[in-house]
Amino acid sequence: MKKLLLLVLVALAAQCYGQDNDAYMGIVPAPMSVKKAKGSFLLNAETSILTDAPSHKAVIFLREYLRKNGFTNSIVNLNDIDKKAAMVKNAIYLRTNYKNGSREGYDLNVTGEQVVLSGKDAGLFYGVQTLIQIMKIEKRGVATIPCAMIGDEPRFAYRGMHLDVSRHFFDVDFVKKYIDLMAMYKLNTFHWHLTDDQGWRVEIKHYPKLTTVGSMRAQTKIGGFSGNDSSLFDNTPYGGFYTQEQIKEVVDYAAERFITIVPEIEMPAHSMAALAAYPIMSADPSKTYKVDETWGGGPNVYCPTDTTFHMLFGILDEVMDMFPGHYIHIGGDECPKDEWKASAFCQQLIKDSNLKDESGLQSYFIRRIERHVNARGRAIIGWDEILEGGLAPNATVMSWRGETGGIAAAQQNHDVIMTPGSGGMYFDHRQSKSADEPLSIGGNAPTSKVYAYDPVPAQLNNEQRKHIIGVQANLWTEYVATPNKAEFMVLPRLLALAEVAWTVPANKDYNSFCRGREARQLGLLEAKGYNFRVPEPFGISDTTLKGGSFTFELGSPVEGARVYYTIDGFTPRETDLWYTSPLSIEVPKGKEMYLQAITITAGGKRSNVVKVVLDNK
Ligand code: TNX
Repeated sequence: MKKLLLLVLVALAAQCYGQDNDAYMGIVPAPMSVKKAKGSFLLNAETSILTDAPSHKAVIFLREYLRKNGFTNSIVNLNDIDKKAAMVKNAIYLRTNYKNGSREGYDLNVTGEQVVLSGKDAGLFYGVQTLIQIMKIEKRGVATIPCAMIGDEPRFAYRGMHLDVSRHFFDVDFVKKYIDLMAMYKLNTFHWHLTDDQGWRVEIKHYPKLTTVGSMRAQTKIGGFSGNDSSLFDNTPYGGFYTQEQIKEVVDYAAERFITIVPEIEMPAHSMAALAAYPIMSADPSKTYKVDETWGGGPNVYCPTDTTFHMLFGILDEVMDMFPGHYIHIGGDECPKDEWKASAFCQQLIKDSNLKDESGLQSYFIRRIERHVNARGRAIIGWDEILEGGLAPNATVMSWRGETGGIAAAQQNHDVIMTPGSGGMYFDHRQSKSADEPLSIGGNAPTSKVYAYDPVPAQLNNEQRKHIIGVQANLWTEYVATPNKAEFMVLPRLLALAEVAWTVPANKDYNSFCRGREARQLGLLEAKGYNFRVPEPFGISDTTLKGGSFTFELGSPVEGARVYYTIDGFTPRETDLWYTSPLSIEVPKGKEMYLQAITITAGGKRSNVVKVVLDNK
């Protein structure tokens, strides 16, 4: 009897969170509109799957997903059968006759008898992602899909996630896993930061030394910027790069998931790896340069000679051949001007070209690069420093030092992608103030902060607002050396980013996000083999509460996880009390007690411990 009661309690506790109680059915990012209905559709071996577009990438994606989960249903081409035969019960329809104008929108209607998904292009793919998110695989070859009517389209056209592979290298398998994650949550642009001071990571056939020399550094600095001994290095050579063939493989893999890759080739600064390979591009070619072994922007930059431009054009030509997307990111950030100030060539160029100063020279540099990229029908993106000295005519600006650069660019009628560190878009920042967070660059960007970010600044008028084409989060990897840590830094924050990028503000709600959608997705992500930072239990925080009688209603932030607690002063672990129902704690007059709690997931991942001091002294 006791056991039964316990089971009921556990079931109740589990039910409080997750898919059932969320108005958006646990779907991340929350769709435009969801009408839930009773019942569910049963997908089994008898179900017909019909489509008017059998070779559509979305149809292929769903087919592969179903195959992996033990379904052998064939997919029937609607064009091959007559209309009447096409109207069957127990059927899933994947149609491209989407009435709405949006390329990325979709409608998904699930009844007990039919599932009808319609969307064009990426829209059908996003509909498939939603379908997969709500589908519950009961066993191999059998799934249920809860009845609902969903209508959806994104808020922003550019929904980006960045990965720095220069400071630490991530192999093709990991990059694909990262892209999978983006696709699941309807992000559509992968900003691949391929070059920096600490390593050049893409093969360029004309300039082989970029990788034979530029992809290797002799050693790496240990630890963080501050409070650390800057003379400590790991004494271990480090390197890695992608061949052009591998790049093409990743480009195709992303395209199958409606993700465009924006490659970044940094200039004029963050270029020490390239200068180590080809000093001829520097202000003083008689010097030797090394691939940087420490962090922070290095001092050496490209010198804007004709030779440098000739080489950069050649590099960019190969890059544009590899990456078919519209945008090429040319960096442009953090350019130290000392070398240009000391260079007779640069000073002469400033005079001859009637430039104001070194900022003018930076602008000259970017404009010249832009002309080359534009001539091939492509467009450049640059970090907001490209505003200094005047924007190149067609450049899109990535606003990272707050929103100021983005606002200025939009006011000059330039497109903008918002990615401010101050808005929580720097996923190299720590995820809480706890001393138990791993080494990071600093800053505090908890999921709640990411979630609250709105990329459209209030001071822009309606015309200018149209230039905010989207939003992106960045994972710089100075302190992220392993795939496990990259996933830890990105999750769960990427889920919040997805709602910032996709969901209209009226549908955003942090409480329902973290108790419902995030909790559900983290449970699913664990099953898929992703690492993530496990959120602390709900209903408790590191604080002191005064009084004698307390009640705590805790909650698990991950579906399938358990919350364990102690009141004996010891650190909670799986040997301690398992939270299943509200706790009443009485603290005797004149005493102090501690309630400590931890989340432990089904797979054994642990949150930080939260401790509340109950003070009745
Ligand atoms: C600034 S964001 C940089 C990067 C660093 C990052 C660390 C930007 C355009 N430049 O080179 O990795 O800060 O947060």
